[in-house]
Amino acid sequence: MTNGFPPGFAWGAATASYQVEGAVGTDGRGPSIWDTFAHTPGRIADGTNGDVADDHYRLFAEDIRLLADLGLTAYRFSISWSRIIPAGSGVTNPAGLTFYRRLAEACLENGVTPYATLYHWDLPQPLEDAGGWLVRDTAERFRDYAAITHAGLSDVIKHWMTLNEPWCSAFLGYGNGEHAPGRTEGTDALKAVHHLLLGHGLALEAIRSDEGTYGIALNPAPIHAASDSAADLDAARRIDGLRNRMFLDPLLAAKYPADVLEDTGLTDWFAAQEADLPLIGAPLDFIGVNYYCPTTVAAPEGPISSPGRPSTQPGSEKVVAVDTGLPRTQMGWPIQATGLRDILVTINKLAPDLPLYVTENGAAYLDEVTADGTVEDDERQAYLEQHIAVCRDLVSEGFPLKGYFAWSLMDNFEWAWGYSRRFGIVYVDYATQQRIVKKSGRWLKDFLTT
Ligand code: PNW
Repeated sequence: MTNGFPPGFAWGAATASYQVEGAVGTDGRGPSIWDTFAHTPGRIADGTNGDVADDHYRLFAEDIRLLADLGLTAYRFSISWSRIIPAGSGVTNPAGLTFYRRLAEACLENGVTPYATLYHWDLPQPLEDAGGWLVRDTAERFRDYAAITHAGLSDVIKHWMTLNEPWCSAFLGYGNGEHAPGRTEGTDALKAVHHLLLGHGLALEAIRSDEGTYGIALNPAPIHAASDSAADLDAARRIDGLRNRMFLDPLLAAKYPADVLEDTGLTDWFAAQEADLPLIGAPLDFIGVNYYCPTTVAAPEGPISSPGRPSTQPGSEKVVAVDTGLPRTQMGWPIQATGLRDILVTINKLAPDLPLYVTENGAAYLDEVTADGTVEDDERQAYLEQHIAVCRDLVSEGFPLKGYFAWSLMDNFEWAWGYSRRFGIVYVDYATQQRIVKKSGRWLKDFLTT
């Protein structure tokens, strides 16, 4: 036991291809929806894009040495579909596989276990042009890409996640348009949920073996009603349905939540997909939970002062998120570490023996480099301490939690926020690509090594 955690508990940090790699035109990589989206004026808060990002494509060996030096033993990264199959389907690009092989080998040389995510939101643009996740064919192309990637890398990568946060892909990508491809398709976003989950099931069937472990990373969260009024309780039911049950029910029980399909008028459409459910609900080796904050919702009477965007979550247009007075990070996300326990316990009740990981957890703050060249991010350190303490308590109770990954190893391209939000335990000076371990990273190293 170190610090209350058993040996073998995976301590890691996470990144995603488009957020860190840069080198978007290098070695035969094709364009993805995030290239297109970030280069469309008005889409990214600070007008930036991922063309260079952290230049991780070139600096990965140093970054992995830095990760290992922090005492971490696991690295969660994602694979860019557009590097492996530049047009999304068809010809494979060997240079793409070579890059991720080198990345995995660099991990192994440093005593770091690689955890790969096959899809962290960067769909090849030609597949979006053919309908994206609103069409079934994309799920089949994902299966082909997963099979090729796994066949090429399964000797060096043993832990695989199919999708990262399909909630974001569907509802931010096809619901409110905040993420690529920036489409606002109303309740059709739920069709994207189904095709993403089908892609997961098809990929899992194609790649699962006894040689490794295979799972998916979700972003479930505790949903609270602002009051006991019938309207607020119904709002919480709807949001819980869209955020949590729409993913956990099919994955863990091979069924969709009937109330959500009814709310969105999609009962018949989903009935026609019923034959896919056994595949989607096939056994998993683990679920990864990305946790940042809980949500409290209300359904006020009368007109809602609209933020000017279609609702993130179709069928819940009257629902608003409520400020409960908790302290907030720079994202405006409330801090409540007990929410991490709540959501892990919820999943554990649905699947009592299933291993769980925290595959992302972290906080954005306005970091500044001091005159003596350090970054004193006490608030991020406190955030990590509180959430790691929740994990320690669960593990000491015998809960099947197998690892914890901080989001993120280093500051990076925070999607629609560009570089204006920093989540790293390592600071990145984008002008020089210099890395500076923040106080939170120094704390984590102390925690893991003493
Ligand atoms: C996750 N929300 O994104 C992603 O997996 C990361 O790539 C990202 O950098 C990180 O969290 C921080 O944002 C999310 O609206 C984006 O609830 C939006 C939400 C949640 C997670």
